[in-house]
Amino acid sequence: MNIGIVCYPTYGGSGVVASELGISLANLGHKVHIISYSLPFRLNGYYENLFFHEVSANAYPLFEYVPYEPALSSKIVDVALHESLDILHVHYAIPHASAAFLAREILKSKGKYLPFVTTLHGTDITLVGKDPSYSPVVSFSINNSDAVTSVSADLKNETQAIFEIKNKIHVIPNFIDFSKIDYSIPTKKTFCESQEKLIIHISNFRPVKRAEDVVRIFHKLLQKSVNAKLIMVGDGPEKVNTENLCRELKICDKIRFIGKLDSVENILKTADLFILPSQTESFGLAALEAMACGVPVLCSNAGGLPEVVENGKSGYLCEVGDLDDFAQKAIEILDAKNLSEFKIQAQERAKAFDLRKILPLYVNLYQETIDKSLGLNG
Ligand code: GMT
Repeated sequence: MNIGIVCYPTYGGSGVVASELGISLANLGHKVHIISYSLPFRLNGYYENLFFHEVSANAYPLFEYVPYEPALSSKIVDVALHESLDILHVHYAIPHASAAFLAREILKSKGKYLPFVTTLHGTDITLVGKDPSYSPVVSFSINNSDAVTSVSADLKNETQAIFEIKNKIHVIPNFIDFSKIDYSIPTKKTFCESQEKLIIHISNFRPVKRAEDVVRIFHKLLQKSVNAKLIMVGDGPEKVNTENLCRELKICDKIRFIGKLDSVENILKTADLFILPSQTESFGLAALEAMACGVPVLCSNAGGLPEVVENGKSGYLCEVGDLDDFAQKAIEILDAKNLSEFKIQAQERAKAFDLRKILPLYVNLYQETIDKSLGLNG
């Protein structure tokens, strides 16, 4: 197949999923065309069968905001015609699904029907999409996609509760490619002494991630004499507040902020616990990446996280903001008599999301969608 993929290039789960999916489809021999305004950060190598098409939206003195959506639709039309796309897969509804809809209409007028699949990732529904300034466009473009997927059952339910959805929503969970984790490299604790426990948080530091909670939970652990260090990976709007909190609590010597990383496996492999106290999380891809590296996850009992983390086995689920419970559960996981079992169970759980199980779900959906659209040309 010739497959177009539209995504955000920035640090965020939807861009990661789109990039990893593109690489895996290209490895299967499909021709994959990634369309975005810059190269997604996980596509930092050369891949046979994978091509990148940059969208440039030109500024003009009349515009207060550069109109990205028409530029994206125009680019989709151009790639569809010149690369003979069979199908387009857009990640994150806003504005990708409506841009795909417009491109499909333009292409129809040129005698080509380009079916598109929309994957809902979370904040495109739960935070941004339901805002009245976007919601009519989001619900229209979901209902007019040729197929729709959601990364968890919870996100599917949320979408159906928020919008009047007539289209079927297929749940296809996020996945992990175990082949990119090199278990043969011995894990070495770079950031702490071997007897110290290493706790890690990875996020884009948006308010929904509640990064300050991570520091407060860690502070409670130190007060209970847990010998540990905390590594905070990523960057974003809440990072300064989070750093200030470390200063206020006088625990800076125990915490390292290491900024954005293109690849997280090597650091994850050295960790003993991953904390994700988000307000909500449609799936929690970072939690899955941690589990695949054998790191138990302590996260909120919110959104799609209970579909990923099994309470009491691969980690624990705590109510959002219940920091005492988070701290108590962290102590339980880190306890020497429990830790190795939690690590084994975490890695075992991640296998349910093995790329080799999930990729065929997308390939079959593409084929079904293409088959259904035959005859709709022009
Ligand atoms: O806010 C983010 O974490 C980024 C956002 C995105 O769309 O890029 O992440 C969402 O999609 C990820 C991939 O499907 C999910 O793993 C995240 O749980 C989801 N984030 C939220 O729902 C807050």
